[in-house]
Amino acid sequence: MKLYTSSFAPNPRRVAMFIAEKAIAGIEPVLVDLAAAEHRSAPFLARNPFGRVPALELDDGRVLCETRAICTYIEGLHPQPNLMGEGFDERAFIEMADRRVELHLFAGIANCVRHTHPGLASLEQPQFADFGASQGEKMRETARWLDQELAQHPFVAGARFTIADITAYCALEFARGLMKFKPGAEGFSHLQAWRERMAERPSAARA
Ligand SMILES: N[C@@H](CCC(=O)N[C@@H](CS)C(=O)NCC(=O)O)C(=O)O
Repeated sequence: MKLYTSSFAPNPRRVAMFIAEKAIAGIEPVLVDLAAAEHRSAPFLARNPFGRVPALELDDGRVLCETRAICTYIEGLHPQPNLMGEGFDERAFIEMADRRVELHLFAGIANCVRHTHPGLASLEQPQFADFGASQGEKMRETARWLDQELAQHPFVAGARFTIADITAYCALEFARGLMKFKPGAEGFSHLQAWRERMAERPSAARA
């Protein structure tokens, strides 16, 4: 299998962290240079017409896109350690947490950065600075919610490490770099403490 991926991009990082947690070897990384617009080249668009990374090319030639779908596939191939839930009950609650984080925290950060940061202007045209700023505020509302969740349980979805921690961690790392967002400095002490614990995991190291 080949994983089309990019340096510094948060969605590929989610897949990389997921793979590292499972200690899987043998998936060949293929770097796609977003700054050079390689993801908009004809060969890449033939693999993913949406022009986004990550994309997982299977051995039979099919291409699986969308970070969560790629993780579902990898979890099926390598069930342990389980990151997406054992059985329908746990799977549903982990998915709820993961999608809340993805749709409200991760997307808010991505929209804020894409619409306000000059470095992202080549990817996001037109940029709407007011929209980006408002997304940054809404993302902070989600950070407040998550801070309160983490006051009650040690991981995003509850008692154990799951895909929801990976999604939240990669989102916050992107915000730390490009929005200078530091949860502790904004009063989210539980979120900051969780972030420090996540950063100690070997899977959190950049490849
Ligand atoms: N919904 C997609 C989003 C993928 C995505 O937006 N990837 C970014 C990198 S983190 C990208 O490829 N950006 C290129 C662009 O915006 O042109 C997923 O879950 O994988």
